[in-house]
Amino acid sequence: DCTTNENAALFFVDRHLAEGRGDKIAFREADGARRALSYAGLAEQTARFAGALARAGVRREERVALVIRDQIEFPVAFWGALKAGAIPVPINTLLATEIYANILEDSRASLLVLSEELWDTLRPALEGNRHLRAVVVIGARRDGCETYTGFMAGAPAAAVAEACGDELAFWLYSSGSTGTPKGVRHVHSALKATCDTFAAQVLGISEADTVFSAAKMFFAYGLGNAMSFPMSVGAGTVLLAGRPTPEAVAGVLKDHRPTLFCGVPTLYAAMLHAQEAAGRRPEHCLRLCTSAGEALPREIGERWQALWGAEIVDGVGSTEMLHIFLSNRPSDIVYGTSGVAVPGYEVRLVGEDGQDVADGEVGELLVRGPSSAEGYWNRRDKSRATFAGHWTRTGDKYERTEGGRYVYCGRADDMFKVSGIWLSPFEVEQALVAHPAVLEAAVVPRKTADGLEKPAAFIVLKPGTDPAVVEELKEFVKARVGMWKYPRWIDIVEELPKTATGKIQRFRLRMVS
Ligand code: 3SK
Repeated sequence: DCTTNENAALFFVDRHLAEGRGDKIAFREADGARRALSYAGLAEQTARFAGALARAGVRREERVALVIRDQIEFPVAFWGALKAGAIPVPINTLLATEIYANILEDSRASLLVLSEELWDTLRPALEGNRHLRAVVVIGARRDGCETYTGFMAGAPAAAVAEACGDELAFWLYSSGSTGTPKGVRHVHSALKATCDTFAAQVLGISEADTVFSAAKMFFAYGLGNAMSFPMSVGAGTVLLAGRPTPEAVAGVLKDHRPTLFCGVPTLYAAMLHAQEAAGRRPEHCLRLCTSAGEALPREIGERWQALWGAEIVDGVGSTEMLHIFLSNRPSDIVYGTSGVAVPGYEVRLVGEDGQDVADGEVGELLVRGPSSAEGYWNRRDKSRATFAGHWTRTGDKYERTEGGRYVYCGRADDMFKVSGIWLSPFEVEQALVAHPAVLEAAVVPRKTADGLEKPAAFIVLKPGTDPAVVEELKEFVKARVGMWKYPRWIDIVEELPKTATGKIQRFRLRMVS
């Protein structure tokens, strides 16, 4: 029962006016129009966005789809929709037309806001859609759409809709590493829960910080890093709408001087390589970096820290838990592990019989904590399988060391047996990327002529490397992780198949292996 209005927009947006932070810059764009938006500007624009939704006939609990790049309109539309009591649904900006059509159909969004750069991909997805009543384009007018400027013009500022912390606030579509995207439904209180736990107690975020997240805001990891975390303390965020290439990211770190940087392992590996090749020490003001999306290989963490002089806090989260619940801590980092439970969360490792496994044994990771989602939209079976009472199943296999740290072993469905023993593809991949010639690696099972499964590796070499190096890789892996685990085949590829959030899609490699 809530006696006060627990709409999250009050805490994250309007509170800053009462606390005298109205003039402080909340968001600054590093590319595109290079605009800046203060907390006062955000409060005003979100109230008008809520008014514009009401004027367009969008009612409470109706979904508002957002296919918006990392630009100022993203937070305005997200918090504006929350203020209206509508449900914002941020959607990945890198999807194919057919998937947009599926998500728009599945969510039954009644309004869509999109960045103009996405128009060509989205337009065919709108044909035949029976739910959308308006499409708002941020940029130049397109047929059948309203412009964002027109949508906002003259809209009355709306009051913040009454909501309980337990009430549904927003959805995120999760595709995981396989399968069709599922709508993950989150409540108002979940946003603050991730700030009170990971952001406050692990990152120690404060008003003095400026955050830059290479992970985009449509992704739960980016939504926290670049939006709710800094906004929970009145800090600032730098937004990059374009691709976070190593050059673009290094440019933002140099020019905008963020103190917290949030990346993914592939990007750290590519940035390290670029920086080492250039032979220069990077320019930055970072006090801390974070990594998620995939486990960070030990070598990458160690080399990054040596070159950049800033630690990477590697953690594990999920769209279902909204953000990171298992993590290393600043000044207490063991690279190659995912650390320990974030304060406020509990984790367990269970075997196939559902019983807890002993230290040193591999089990599935279960988590319990305040930011767990309500469930999936319209997927009763999947909801029941994932949200088991207070515990949420992650589908990740882990081992706990005697020292109590968690070590990633792979996705439950990526593990396979070699000579009767479970093999973690991740362990072999870590060994491969420890070789100076290897940029990235993925390991999957492949059948021998006798029908037995053995590890096969797909690797991306660092630019300019002689392919003959593969000859030494098998021995290199044997020496590092054990005789039976080495890849019997090594295929050199240009790139590895990945989800938009940087997770390797091993199932795709299994299909071609
Ligand atoms: O993949 C992760 O580790 C992650 C972290 C934070 C939020 C969401 C996700 C999927």
